[in-house]
Amino acid sequence: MRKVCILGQGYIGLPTALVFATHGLNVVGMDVNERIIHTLSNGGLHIQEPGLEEYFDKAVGSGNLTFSITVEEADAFIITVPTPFLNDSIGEYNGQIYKKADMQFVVSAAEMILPYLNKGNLVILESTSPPRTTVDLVQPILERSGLRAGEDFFLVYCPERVLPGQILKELIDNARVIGGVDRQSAEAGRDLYASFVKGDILLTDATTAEMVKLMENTYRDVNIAIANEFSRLADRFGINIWEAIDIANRHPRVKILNPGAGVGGHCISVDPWFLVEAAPELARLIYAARSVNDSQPDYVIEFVTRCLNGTVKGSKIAVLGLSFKPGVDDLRESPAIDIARKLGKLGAMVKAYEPFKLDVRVPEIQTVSSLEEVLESAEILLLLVGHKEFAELDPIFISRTTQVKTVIDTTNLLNQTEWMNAGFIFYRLGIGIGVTTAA
Ligand code: SAJ
Repeated sequence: MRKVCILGQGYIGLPTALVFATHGLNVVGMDVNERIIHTLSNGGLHIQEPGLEEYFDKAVGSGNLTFSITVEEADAFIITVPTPFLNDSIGEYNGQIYKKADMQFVVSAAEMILPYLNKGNLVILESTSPPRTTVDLVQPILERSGLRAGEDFFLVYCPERVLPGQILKELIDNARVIGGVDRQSAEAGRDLYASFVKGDILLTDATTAEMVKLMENTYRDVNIAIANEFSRLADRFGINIWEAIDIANRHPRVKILNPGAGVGGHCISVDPWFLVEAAPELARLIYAARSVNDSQPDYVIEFVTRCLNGTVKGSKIAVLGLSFKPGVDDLRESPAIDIARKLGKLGAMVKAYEPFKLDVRVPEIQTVSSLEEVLESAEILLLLVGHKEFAELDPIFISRTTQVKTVIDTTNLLNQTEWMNAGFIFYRLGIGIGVTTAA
């Protein structure tokens, strides 16, 4: 049985370990964080994702999966560690500041593999990385072993492309891009992933695969930025952006995405910076889109301030949702957290509730673990994440049992008519204040 060692047991590494193990491979899930390895080794999970528990039980039950805080000898090594940006790691081009990737975890993962690298092994980098990372950063580290990539061992860049909330399904069903430093490496990568991938497996070179990954997420970021910008314009011109987008999207070649509280998560809010960092003089549109999306939380605060007649100071605000998008517990780069924190700094009395992470603790934000608690004493309900359960809130019940008078929806989730009929003052992002919805 082939043995795979997966470095990094986070949102991608753990699900990847589970699918390999349930498809007959011998898997070591490795992480430097002892607490994570302790939790996993004792049958617990440190992250939430639909279907993860069932897969975990199956994988552990198969006897194919173990967890370890050290790398072990294996046929294949897969690097699934974070590539965040650091707040103090910035570059500058023409007076404009951009963020830079922090590659320290990729470097240390490659260095950890080094003592265990043998002839015939396959090494795969999955972490999203700036163009040329595989050949310029990872390859030289691994070649310190005296072995040559492409000759003695295979080296591949294979981006994960799964959507948080649907990770396990998409890991199996999505098309997979395998970029080898040479053809044999790409083919070795294909043979490994073919053990569970049902989607097409597309072979290319390593740098193209890196670029493909960055292009996909940048494309989405730019499209969300235009939706956010359209919504600001709609607000200025006193129209309803949601109605306008619906109508525009009836054009056969137009598909405008949704405005919202901003772009979070560890992917789309981060990856475009890798292209800006690599060529700031070329990536101007990408830079502009990042700036629009990064400033959306401030725009939301300005909108909330307008809704509250010019000041948030002293307002008792119940924030609904803190995760970076609907249906997930992931708080990374969440615009909702940014908004809740800044409202507090502006003097609002904020309590926040995240139904996907009831025990959530966030510095500078008072969090509670139930809807009752968040609504208790609140006068304003601010919906920041369109979790399905919030669509089921009962306006009549809330009007009878709480002090809430004003509802502000940044997600287009709530039914305006129902809330207004129940007596609430209702605002929605992207609708000029004073404009009513069409429906
Ligand atoms: N968002 C909007 N408006 C939209 C869509 C999303 O404001 O119309 C916001 C979300 O609320 C969230 C952020 O954008 O804050 C990103 O959410 P997302 O669902 O677009 O994407 P992620 O970050 O969960 O996952 C993306 C996916 N990439 C693409 O769809 C091109 C996923 O396939 C990638 O694997 C993942 O990034 C990754 O790991 O790179």
